[in-house]
Amino acid sequence: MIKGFELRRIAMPLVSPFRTSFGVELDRDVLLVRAVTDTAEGWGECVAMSAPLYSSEYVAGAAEVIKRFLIPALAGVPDADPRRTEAPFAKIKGHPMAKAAVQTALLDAWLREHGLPLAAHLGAERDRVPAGVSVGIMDSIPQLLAAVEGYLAEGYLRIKLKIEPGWDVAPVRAVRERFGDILLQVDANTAYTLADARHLAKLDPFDLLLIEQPLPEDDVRGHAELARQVRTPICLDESITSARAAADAIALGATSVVNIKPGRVGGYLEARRVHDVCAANGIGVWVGGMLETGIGRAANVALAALPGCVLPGDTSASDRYFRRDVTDPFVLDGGHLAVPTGPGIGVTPDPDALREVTTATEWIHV
Ligand code: OSB
Ligand code: MG
Repeated sequence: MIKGFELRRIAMPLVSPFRTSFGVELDRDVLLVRAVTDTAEGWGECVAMSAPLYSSEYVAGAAEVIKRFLIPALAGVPDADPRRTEAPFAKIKGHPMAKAAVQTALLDAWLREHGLPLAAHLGAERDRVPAGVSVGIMDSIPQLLAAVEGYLAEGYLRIKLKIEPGWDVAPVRAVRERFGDILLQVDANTAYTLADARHLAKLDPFDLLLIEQPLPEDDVRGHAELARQVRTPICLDESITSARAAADAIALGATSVVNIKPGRVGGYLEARRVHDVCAANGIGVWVGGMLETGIGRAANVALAALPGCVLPGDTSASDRYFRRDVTDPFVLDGGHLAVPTGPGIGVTPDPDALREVTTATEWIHV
């Protein structure tokens, strides 16, 4: 029986500002969800940002949707089996990040009750995953080169550069010339249009693994056209809102590799289906990130251990984001993160660390 949920807001200062084409993030305002059943507890992290700039969701809106619509929709659901959330949540349109947070808290509780680690439950085959790092837009190329040099020295196996018009070919060229044959890719977060195809083709000589989401979220056909005009493989992030959207994008030739984010698709069950539909079509996937704390990171690392994850993810170590994480920190070991082995997501927040960063808590009965 599900008793209720604690919604907890925490303020997590980032170790350095993270600038993208849609804005700059200095502190993460994170919503954590704790599910309480009569036999277990579980945690989920909502990946919505403080403002609706990456997608339409934002953290205060997600908290509202969870309180007003998602938790009430669970009345009468007999246990924490996360599959039971799918039909009631499907009736509520949109809000995948809010849904994912609640479903993951239940999934964690349910797996803990059954003594099952999330990685094993999802079908993971690895006990560690290669780590990449997403590097924000900087004020200057020397500043970018210093940041990349630091990450490579720490052992990161793949570098992703955030790009936007005015910060694309020059930084890519500088990083390629300085660091040679590293695994390198870029992410535009929808900052271009199809009219920029000829400009984006100037990235072709740099042998990038992929260019992530150059065009708007709903411009799937534009990505298919762009794919015919550039050699760099196209990877969709924002556009892949479900397994069905993934199947459509693949059928159109709009994506040759896919970034999976459970928050963007409504949870780990749907994320697993995105993985499966891509694998069935010979499309590789990798696990993205939304600057998560150790709670969200633990579950992402479990997902990244699935066999279809063919590239290093944006699953970086805790210290790339925060001075102090709310869980035991994820640390790089030879460029890899260990997949948690405990039941559920395999980590729990440290009560003292949590108390230090909590700005509000609320208990909601089912
Ligand atoms: O587009 O992948 C993205 C962070 C916030 C919102 C969107 C994105 C990102 C990242 C950071 O690239 C990935 C990470 O290190 O968590
Ligand atoms: Mg992205």
